[in-house]
Amino acid sequence: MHSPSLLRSALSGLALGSAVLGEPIPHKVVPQLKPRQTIIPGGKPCGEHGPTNRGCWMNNWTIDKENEIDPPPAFKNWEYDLYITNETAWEGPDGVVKPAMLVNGGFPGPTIEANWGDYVVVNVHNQLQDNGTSIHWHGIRQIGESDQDGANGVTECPIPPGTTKTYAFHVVQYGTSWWHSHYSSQYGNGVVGAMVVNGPATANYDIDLGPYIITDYYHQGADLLQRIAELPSGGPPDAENILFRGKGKHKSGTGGSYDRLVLTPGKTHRVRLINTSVDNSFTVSLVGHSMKIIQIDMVPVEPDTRDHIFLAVGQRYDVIIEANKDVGNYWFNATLQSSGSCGVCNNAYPAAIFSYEGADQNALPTDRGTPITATCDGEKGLVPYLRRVLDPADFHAEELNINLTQPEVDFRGTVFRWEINDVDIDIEWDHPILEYVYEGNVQWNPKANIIEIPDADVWTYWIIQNNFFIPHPVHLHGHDFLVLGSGTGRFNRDTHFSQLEFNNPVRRDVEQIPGSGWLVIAFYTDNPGAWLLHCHIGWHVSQGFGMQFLERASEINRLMNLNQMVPNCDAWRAYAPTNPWLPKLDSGLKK
Ligand SMILES: *[C@@H]1O[C@H](CO)[C@@H](O)[C@H](O)[C@H]1NC(C)=O
Ligand SMILES: *[C@@H]1O[C@H](CO)[C@@H](O)[C@H](O)[C@H]1NC(C)=O
Ligand SMILES: *[C@@H]1O[C@H](CO)[C@@H](O)[C@H](O)[C@H]1NC(C)=O
Ligand SMILES: *[C@@H]1O[C@H](CO)[C@@H](O)[C@H](O)[C@H]1NC(C)=O
Ligand SMILES: *[C@@H]1O[C@H](CO)[C@@H](O)[C@H](O)[C@H]1NC(C)=O
Ligand SMILES: *[C@@H]1O[C@H](CO)[C@@H](O)[C@H](O)[C@H]1NC(C)=O
Ligand SMILES: [Cu+2]
Repeated sequence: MHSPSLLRSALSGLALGSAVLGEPIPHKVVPQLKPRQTIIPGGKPCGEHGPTNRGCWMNNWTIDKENEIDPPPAFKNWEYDLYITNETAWEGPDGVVKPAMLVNGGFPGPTIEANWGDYVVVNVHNQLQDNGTSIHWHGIRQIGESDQDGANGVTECPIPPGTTKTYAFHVVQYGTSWWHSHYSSQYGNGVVGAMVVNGPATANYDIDLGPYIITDYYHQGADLLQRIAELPSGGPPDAENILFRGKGKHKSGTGGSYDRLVLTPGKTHRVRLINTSVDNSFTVSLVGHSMKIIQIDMVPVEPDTRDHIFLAVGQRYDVIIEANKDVGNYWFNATLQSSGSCGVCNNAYPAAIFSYEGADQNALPTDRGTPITATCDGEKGLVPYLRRVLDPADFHAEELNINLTQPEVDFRGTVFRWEINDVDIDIEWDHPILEYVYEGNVQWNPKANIIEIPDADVWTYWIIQNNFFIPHPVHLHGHDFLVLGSGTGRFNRDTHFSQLEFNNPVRRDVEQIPGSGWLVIAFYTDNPGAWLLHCHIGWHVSQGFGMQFLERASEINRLMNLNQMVPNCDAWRAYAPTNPWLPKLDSGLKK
């Protein structure tokens, strides 16, 4: 079985120096990797990676190679700098001026790209005046590297204003993902971007068109919206628009523009769909075309062709689109479920354009397509290419009960809270759980909502019971979980056990739990660390919808040099009393 220490062999080094505001905080010594000089033997000969041979990657490594268990060695460090700034009057893509937080001056921020097995190094520069930050690399397994997960209050302290922190981690899986701030509601202000890890694929395509970010969009700052969302008189605010690759037309028809993605006639195109919404899940469709799904989250699947795809917040679908219709312009639509339980958008027909080369690049599509009946259910029936098979006799599940509390008075006023097993999570930014572990501390505030999983290399099973009618996209850090099943009502072992799939069920890092329903997941304890499980609706996690799995705690200090987190924590503890907005107004978590 895979041992995290294998992956750790390239990692070593302690943090040096002490942190002073305004100076970089030494965080992690980035390994000096050898340049690619020698060819490292792979598996069976597979030839060159290319349009007719996407199953082959390089060095004879193929799509059949186990990615998580046996990834290729790292050849290269891919280094990036992210500068986060506060904009008080930013003219957004649909023409409305609003407050925002941008990364390297843009929204979405830059795409982080790497090759399978390599090492990613990111210097995060917090140039905000009045917020900390922490950047989470969504969907990256961080095997043996829990301290690089970027979840403030769990795996690190927030990065104080005016300082820089360096993250460094392996990418053992390939495909499409994203990064975003995990500090309060900050990612809803624009602190988000795509990640692409190049590798093999389960079907051929000619052209990779890269990440295609779809997101809900608001005309007010996320910190204000968060306050509205939790008030009994407020409730979740309606989105003003859905943006496609950062673009959208204002609902009035004036202001902004439709995004246009150009397709080459006769060719097949890989498009990496990512839903980076705060609240809204949608069903996407391209008039006149179907989409062949080849990956979900970072899990390759058997190719599966569908007319429309449901994207819950945080989910990714890599699809292949064939430009085999008449040269012209085609609507790409995002449709919300009409009931509103999957979000509400004030723009009734948010859309973008897919435009064949040779078509009039100023014209709008003429065919409006057939109206879609959108649901709020996840896609079903997808089959992972690398199989995981469970033994039904091994099933022994614990329950995670999700409740919405009645409005209650706390230090923020009268608010709604979300609870898992009777606790609305409230993490300590100035004392994250990994720091407790570093100190040998085994007791923490019950509000940390921790479940310990001490056993190594076993499957753990979880029944998530949703006691409220709203569906939620449930996200787990550090693992891809197997989705054994979901349904409505309360999970009952006698009636529902036979509905569970144990033979290579779908595997991913975000799954939709039905309203007033259940979701059964399983994951394998191969990754010591502190891992959040939370709702990916930004408002809900800030209102307490989260818990932490502390996996194999006794091994964490040996695997990670946790003392490297201390300088940043000391800097945060020195800064926090001067922050004008603290004490914090929510759980401290976002996404
Ligand atoms: C791939 O396999 C071929 C045929 O066996 C061999 O010639 C080649 O050296 C291999 N390449 C690598 C990188 O192992
Ligand atoms: C952004 O700028 C405004 C206006 O100066 C200020 O009130 C706010 O605190 C700033 N926010 C952050 C996160 O720096
Ligand atoms: C972050 O800054 C915004 C203003 O830009 C403020 O509203 C919010 O309360 C701050 N949050 C924290 C936790 O400091
Ligand atoms: C994005 O996720 C949100 C929240 O689950 C969901 O309401 C929305 O429909 C998703 N978008 C798409 C394109 O599926
Ligand atoms: C797609 O969006 C366009 C532009 O908003 C709209 O006219 C059309 O009716 C939409 N089609 C579907 C199928 O939603
Ligand atoms: C959560 O909801 C379930 C089902 O309605 C109920 O049995 C349980 O008592 C609730 N827990 C709390 C803390 O309200
Ligand atoms: Cu939720």
